[in-house]
Amino acid sequence: MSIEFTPWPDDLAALYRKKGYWIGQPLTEALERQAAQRPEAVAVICGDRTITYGQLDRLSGNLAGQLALRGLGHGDRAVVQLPNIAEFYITFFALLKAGIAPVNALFSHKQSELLAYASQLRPRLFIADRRHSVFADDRFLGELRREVPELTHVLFHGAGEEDESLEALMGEAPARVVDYRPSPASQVAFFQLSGGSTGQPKLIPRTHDDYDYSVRASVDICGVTADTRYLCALPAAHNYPMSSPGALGVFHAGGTVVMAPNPDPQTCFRLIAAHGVTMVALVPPAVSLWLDAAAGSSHDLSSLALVQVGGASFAEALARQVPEKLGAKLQQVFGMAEGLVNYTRLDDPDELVFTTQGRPISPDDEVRIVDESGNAVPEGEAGLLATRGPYTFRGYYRSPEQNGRVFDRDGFYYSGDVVQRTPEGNLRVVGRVKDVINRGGEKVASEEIENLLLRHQDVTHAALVAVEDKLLGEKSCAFVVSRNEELKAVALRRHLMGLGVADYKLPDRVRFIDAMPLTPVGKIDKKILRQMANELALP
Ligand code: J2J
Repeated sequence: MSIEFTPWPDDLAALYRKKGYWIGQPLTEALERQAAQRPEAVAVICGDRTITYGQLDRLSGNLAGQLALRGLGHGDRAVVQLPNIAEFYITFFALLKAGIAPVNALFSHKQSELLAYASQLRPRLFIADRRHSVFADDRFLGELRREVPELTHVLFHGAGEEDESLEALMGEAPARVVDYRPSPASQVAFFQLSGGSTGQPKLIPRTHDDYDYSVRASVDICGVTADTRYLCALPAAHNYPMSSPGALGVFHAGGTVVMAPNPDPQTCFRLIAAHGVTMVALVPPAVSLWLDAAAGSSHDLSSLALVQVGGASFAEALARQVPEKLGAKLQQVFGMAEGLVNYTRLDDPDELVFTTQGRPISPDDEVRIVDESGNAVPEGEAGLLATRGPYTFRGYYRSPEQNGRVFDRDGFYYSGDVVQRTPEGNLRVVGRVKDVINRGGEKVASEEIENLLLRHQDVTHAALVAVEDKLLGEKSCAFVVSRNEELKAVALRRHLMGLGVADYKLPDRVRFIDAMPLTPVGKIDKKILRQMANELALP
């Protein structure tokens, strides 16, 4: 049984195979190859543990076998939520080996997000960390089981006495030989998370063929080798530290992934010095903190050769400081979990590296820059980004309406970004039309939070907009019309927390107004609200 997804049309699929992009190889092949050739090489460093390729292969094989023994396999889905620890990759490979397609929730996600993923995916398997606040007791688990009766297996990292333990299943091969294998390479391997712009966060089916190509090509572009020591300081589940070239790229090349709990400079500098880290992927606010901290740091950062920055707009003035202050080359990355990833190249002139967000991975990434009617804008001018290609998806999971909005007739995906192309062919991100707040790389879909605010009995209208912020680039400001004059911002915050939404989505500011400003057609005028928010934010 295979998992439904929107396939590429036959002619394009044939082209991608002919050009050698899709090679019919599952994402697990890289791990098995490394384990066979260099079993003693270190794949992951996590705290004081080192996990070799041999161990990563064996532990994930054990877990795959145990899951297969329990009757899980092709066609099954899983919701997984683990922090930045080695078990994240062991679990990921185990599920792929057994042909179970997971979605990896971010560790910052809470009840609201987990339930949204589970209600769309209908998983039979759920894997989580007992130490996450959501699992301090069994209330949410009960709710999940009620909402998703398909759920039959729950495994915990850091399991309590009553739980089935994730580590126990990794530690032991199944009692009898069981047959398991990855899903076919042309089929769904796993689901990525959309940064979203809709009320319900959407899921992105990624096939082995398409994802493996983006990883392999990223390895070449970013010069990853067996000597690479990559610091994973962003949430491991995110598309960027997973695939651009991310941990999967490092495993492909046989290098080492060093896990960091977060991008805090003190923690990361210590890890860089201790393990000779050569490469790191960061978001702009983290780079700002690193630039400030580097000058006074006593840690030896000299091993660091490449700093990738992406996920949100990165100010040119900061970009220029990276080589001098961090002693490393800068690479800008403009990507999306839906597919298209752009990199500045390692041999691009400095000027391009400092002022653009790079160019697509593949010669067969088609990028159109168009106006609101879908017509190409004059070369060099800003317009909407529309793209299709060998690793850009063709449809969100079970979301025909949203798919109708974001794809055109030719299958081009409209990312909601406003970009321009330089004469050299590099892209510059100059704006955005989607209703998303980019909080230093963490995406908040306005509609999702507005819907949750509207569930408060006193709220009659709610609108979430971005307000400029020095460190994060953007923060969120909620405008609220209330039928109760006494309603306070703290009460709304408590309301949202009660609904179990991730902390980064809580509005940074709340403003009560008497009525929403409206556009001539009667929609909430977010342009005016943005102005109001920024004026109010001035000191
Ligand atoms: C401006 N905006 C950017 C950049 C992403 C690599 C790197 C990042 C992501 C990612 C990713 C930007 N400058 N350099 O998946 O593989 C904004 C755009 C884009 C959205 C996608 C990867 N880099 N963005 O950030 O799915 O608005 O992926 O459409 O989280 O982030 O967000 P996401």
